[in-house]
Amino acid sequence: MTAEKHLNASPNPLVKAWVEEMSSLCEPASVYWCDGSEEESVRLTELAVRTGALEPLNQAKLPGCYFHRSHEDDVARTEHLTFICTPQKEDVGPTNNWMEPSEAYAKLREIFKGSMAGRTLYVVPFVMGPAGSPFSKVGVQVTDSVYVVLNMRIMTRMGNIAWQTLGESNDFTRCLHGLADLDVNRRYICHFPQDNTIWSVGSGYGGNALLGKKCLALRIASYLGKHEGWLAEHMLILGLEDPAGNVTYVAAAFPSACGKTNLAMLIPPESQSRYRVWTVGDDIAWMRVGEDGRLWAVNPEAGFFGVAPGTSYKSNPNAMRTIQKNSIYTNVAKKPDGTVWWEGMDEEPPAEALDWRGKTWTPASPSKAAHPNARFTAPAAQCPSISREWQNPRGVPISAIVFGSRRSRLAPLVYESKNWQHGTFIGSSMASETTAAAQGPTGVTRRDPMAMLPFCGYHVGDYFQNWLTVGKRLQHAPKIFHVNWFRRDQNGDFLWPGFGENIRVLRWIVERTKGAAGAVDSTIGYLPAPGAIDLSGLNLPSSAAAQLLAVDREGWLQEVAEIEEFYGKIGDRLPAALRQELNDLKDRLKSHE
Ligand code: GTP
Ligand code: SPV
Ligand code: MN
Repeated sequence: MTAEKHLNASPNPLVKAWVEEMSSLCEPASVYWCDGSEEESVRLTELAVRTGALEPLNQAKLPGCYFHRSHEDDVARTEHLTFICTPQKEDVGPTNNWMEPSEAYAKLREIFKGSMAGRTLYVVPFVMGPAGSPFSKVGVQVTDSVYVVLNMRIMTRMGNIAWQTLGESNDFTRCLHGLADLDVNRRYICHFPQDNTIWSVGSGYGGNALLGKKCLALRIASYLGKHEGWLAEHMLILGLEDPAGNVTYVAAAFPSACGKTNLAMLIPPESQSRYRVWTVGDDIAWMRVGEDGRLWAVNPEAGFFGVAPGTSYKSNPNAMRTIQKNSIYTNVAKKPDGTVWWEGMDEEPPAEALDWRGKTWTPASPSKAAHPNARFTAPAAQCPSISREWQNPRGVPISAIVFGSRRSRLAPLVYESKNWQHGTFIGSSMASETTAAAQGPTGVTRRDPMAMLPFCGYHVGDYFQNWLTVGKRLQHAPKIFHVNWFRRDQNGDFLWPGFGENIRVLRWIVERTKGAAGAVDSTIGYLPAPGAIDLSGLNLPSSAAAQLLAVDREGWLQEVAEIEEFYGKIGDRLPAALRQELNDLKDRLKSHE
């Protein structure tokens, strides 16, 4: 097929002009316009296998599943190479890297120039959000990675649907992506919010390269949300069905690799089986104030890009069932029979496998078989717990917002804010231990406001203000909670069993939104009253239960000092109301001596 023929694929002259401009910069041998069809997917998959981007897995056991091994230093997001490019440095705030737009364009243009010689430039039109939803946004990504195309096909609504949604409009995010030479020294992920443009070069990894996800649906969308009065958040969305059949929707923000996918797909243990969790989304929520004064949320994605290690039929059976077909596995270990394995899967480690680097691995090997940030890409529609409402263009009404962090100490299992403003304070000041989802040291506690530290596309102080402003427009604001599944004892073991047992905490949260469950006031917020969380059949030592819900005053005073330091960096764009919440917390802690 000739490039010319395919250049006629988009009816929109603005798209065509932009693609021509990108193409003359990158100088590919050919241009291919994706239509999103099944036939195209088969053809591109075959091509990916021929060129080595994908390896077929055992098609009898894992039909439609493929394996991808990434470059060794391209296995996670690179936050230090991620930039927000606005004319004024002040506008990106203290939590983002900044580059002046013309400087960024010039720098990346040099890298993109001629970088697709001999290769194909794929034009990938996509919609983020359900078809026909007022929430939805169109993006067009050009890329020279067929792996990226096939992932975008799972993660977004990709193909002709995007041209239909876009029509003649100029309202689409221009996403330029290229592998170039995958050199980490020539890797940049740049966002130009004023131009509705993303340029990413030098990485083929998920969050760096699937530009609809973190780059568009969080960084660009959060900027749009600020201007248009809505929220783009790093949140799962679930529906909790009670024994009477009522479904209550909850959105929860946990930092990367801190349990969103697991909570979104939770299956309760036998003793709690009268409750059921329905999955609406596992990573991103777009939320708007409805005409009824409630907060309505959609999942802009169409698939899951989930953490493989730790995923098992025991910890997350719904995820395991979702990924048995039509899925792409990245940086997992490959067994001799053409199936996959990773640390924390149910089965015994294989006697021999190829590790994520492609080297022979045995249980005696000193290194891990799968990369700790190995991932699966799978269609959401295949998830057994997918909600009937997951593609509802209106979204689902949210009754509770939950912030969660990974903290060995201090943060209790669960507590509830006093109101929206106090809840915004709790989200703004949360901290979590770093994980393998981003390059860099793991286990380091850092402030990660609303789990958006790496994803907020503008000044974090303005972002907090947007939360407060949206809250003022809500006649029926969701209640806001904080959870922590990751508290450890003196031996370093988790105090809370987590996973399916988290239903017990979810139940308390949902009951609180109906004014049903008991709570006691404390200096940090409302804690579950004794007996208000159903712990029956858990065999949780009473000391663990007490530790999980204790408020360590000294520890919290130290925490306040750290929040003060973080708030200090935000400067005068920090909303006064949040400074007041911090001072009030400090006063309460001091007066409880
Ligand atoms: P991103 O896709 O990076 O945004 O991550 P996520 O928040 O969806 O994280 P995910 O659910 O994939 O969990 C990451 C890791 O945390 C996995 O290894 C899980 O097994 C582990 N995990 C999830 N829930 C729990 C829990 O309740 N307790 C414990 N101890 N570990 C958990
Ligand atoms: C995360 O890191 O939060 C992810 C994976 O969900 S990625 O898409 O790579 O950002
Ligand atoms: Mn994420």
